[in-house]
Amino acid sequence: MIPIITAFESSPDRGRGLARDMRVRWALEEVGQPYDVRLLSFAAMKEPAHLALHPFGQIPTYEEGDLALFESGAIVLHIAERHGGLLPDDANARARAIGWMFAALNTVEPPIVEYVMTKLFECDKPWHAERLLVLDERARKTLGQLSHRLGDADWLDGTFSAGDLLMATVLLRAKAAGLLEGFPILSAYLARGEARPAYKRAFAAQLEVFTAQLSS
Ligand code: GTB
Repeated sequence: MIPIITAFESSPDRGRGLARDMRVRWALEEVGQPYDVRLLSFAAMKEPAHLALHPFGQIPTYEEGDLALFESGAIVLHIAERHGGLLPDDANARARAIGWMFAALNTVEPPIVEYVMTKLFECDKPWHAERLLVLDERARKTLGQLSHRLGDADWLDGTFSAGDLLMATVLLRAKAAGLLEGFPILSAYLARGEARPAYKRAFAAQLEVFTAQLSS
């Protein structure tokens, strides 16, 4: 059964792979699972048909037979559990890789997203500059800790896992916001992720949505 995911019909990132369908596409490409994509406008995301799949009216979602999932982390975990290649066989290593998935989404992503949202959408506020400085420091502190842990390793815990996949997509957003400057270890780590053939296929697929829209 070919799973169907949802993605932006018109992504505000203009094909830079920053929206959260990218991590799902990448996971599917890593495990060699073909997939279909249903593109949605912002309006369609808030309609009952999509709200039945996603209570918060967002992308991505994942449908496979009678299974419907939302939350990119849950979707990537599902893909990783159903296919080989994204989680180690050894039980302890597998638990640690899942721990890194949570670290990417619960510890590293929130300060980055908060920084980006404030930078983009709160520039009219009198406290903007001061607040941005606080959020910049907070995000960089977490990135520094991550960099320290990674050290000279290629991946977070041995071989590439779903933990690295999610962490790299989080770092993509940090890089786009200028937050990776001064973190050569993390920049090199992200570049290793981006060099993976599965990443390149996923990136090309989401970029194609943007270029097709430009030429229509
Ligand atoms: N926790 C959820 C998950 O991980 O799946 C969050 C899902 C989410 O934030 N979805 C966003 C969405 O549907 C798209 S990815 N937004 C529409 C809405 O809420 O109405 C977030 C995103 C959007 C745009 C950029 N960008 O332009 O750079 C980057 C990331």
